[in-house]
Amino acid sequence: MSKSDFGLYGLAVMGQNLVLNVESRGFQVSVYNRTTSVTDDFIAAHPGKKLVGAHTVEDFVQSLARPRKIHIMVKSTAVKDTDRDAVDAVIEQLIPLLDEDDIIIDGGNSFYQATERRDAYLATKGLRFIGAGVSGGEEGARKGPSIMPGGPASTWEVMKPIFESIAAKVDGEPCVIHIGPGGAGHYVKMIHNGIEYGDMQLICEAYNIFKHAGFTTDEMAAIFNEWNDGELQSYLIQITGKALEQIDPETGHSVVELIVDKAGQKGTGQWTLLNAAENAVVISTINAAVEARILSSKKKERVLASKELRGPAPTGALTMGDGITPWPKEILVQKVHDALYASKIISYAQGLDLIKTMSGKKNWDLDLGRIAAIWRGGCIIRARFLNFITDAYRSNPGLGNLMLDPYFKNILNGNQQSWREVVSLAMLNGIPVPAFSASLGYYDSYRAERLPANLLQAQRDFFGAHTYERVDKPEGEFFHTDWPEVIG
Ligand code: NBP
Repeated sequence: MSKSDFGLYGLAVMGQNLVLNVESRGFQVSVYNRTTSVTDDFIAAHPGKKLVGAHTVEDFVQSLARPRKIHIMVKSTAVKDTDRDAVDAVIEQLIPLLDEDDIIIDGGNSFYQATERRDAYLATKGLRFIGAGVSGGEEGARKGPSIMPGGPASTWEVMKPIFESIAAKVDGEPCVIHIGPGGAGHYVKMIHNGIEYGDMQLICEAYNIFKHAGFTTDEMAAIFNEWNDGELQSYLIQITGKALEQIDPETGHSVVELIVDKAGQKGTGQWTLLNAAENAVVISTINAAVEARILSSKKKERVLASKELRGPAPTGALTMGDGITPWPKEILVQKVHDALYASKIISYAQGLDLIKTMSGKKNWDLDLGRIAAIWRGGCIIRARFLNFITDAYRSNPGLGNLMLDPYFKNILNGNQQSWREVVSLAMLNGIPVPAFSASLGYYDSYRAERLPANLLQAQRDFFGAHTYERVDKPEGEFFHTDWPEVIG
């Protein structure tokens, strides 16, 4: 039998679908899985395809044409330099069996620092390594994911034909580019996931406002379906509409309303937060989204608190205070739409700011416009709006903050009043909107010519003689005041 063009190690849901995708583009694929019955079942389920199943890692490696291209798709759990996980175990199995210049690709959700460690380690073994973030879940893997590969540009050139053929396409452009060196690919995938957390939470907050306003599930499904035809068009808005339409056959109730309100998470959102804190970048929308999941998971505590801690007195309808009933439904829908769009812009502005900061720090030279372009298809955050982000960076590669691009500036200026009204409405009625309000807080802070940090500096100088600059003196000159002594 001829040697295979591509090898895939790890036949769980993502691996199986990627294999079928690669095979469907004309490549012969060898597969291996630790539990060999999984390999046998997979091969048996797909007769007539150009697939080679191996029972040993040795046979798997030997079945591949050189330079070998082995894509690992196993569970990744390492989050510290010292952690070793299944990806490391698989790499150790492969090293003695490979030849110089063979390529290992880690397509799992690996932490970018683990990818950097593996990249350096494999280079000492004469092997090439690509850390590739793959987004789109099961369906994306099968039909065309968005792929974010990092590693040496020369290794990318070898992988390019396969990756470009399996990636999603938008306007004929494959949703894959060489992101940058080392851990840049997995890093960008991590921020993609953080942004995904923000998008999902913002949609949930919109839903929660509608629910408190007395909309039926059908009405809400119709709103999201309609929004999916407009500027909010996105995969997440689309699946929200579809999810709200789903009826449980057993009870006849909405499936969404039967689901326990405890959110799970796998960690990439928290990694994003830690990275933002390390780099002093504000990602308050993503932060709020991660924290909202954490608070949601404390269901028992919340149920207890709901009986102890008071909210606004129920009036039977939403109110803007003093019994003022707000807008008719269609106006409320438009205002929530505007608030959601503005908040979404903030979330992306923050995520891209973090990517830009890390790119500078690590000399990755990341192209934000091209990154936004490969998120337009295949991945969970795919959205019409990403076209405008791509355009913003194409027309101004040096753009400071996404909010200052003319298109986004106009949207924010136009939507800010509705956004304030929606956040106020939610707050006055005790509806939690942590991501909407964090986004608005960021917007107002970012655009404030003067913040109360003058008082903060006074406090710091008061208790710690940390000094301060003055508005009436040149920048860089520092002053200290002999503050009065405080007793007690
Ligand atoms: P899982 O993350 O559930 O991993 C299961 C696979 O890992 C199985 O093939 C399993 O083999 C293998 N494995 C494990 Br666990 N420990 C191993 C070890 N020590 N040595 C060798 N193989 C080992 O699979 P998945 O959901 O398909 O995800 C694969 C990767 O893709 C993960 O990093 C995930 O985070 C990422 N990802 C997933 C999605 C998604 O939607 N699921 C989306 C994007 C990225 P076994 O059969 O012998 O147990």
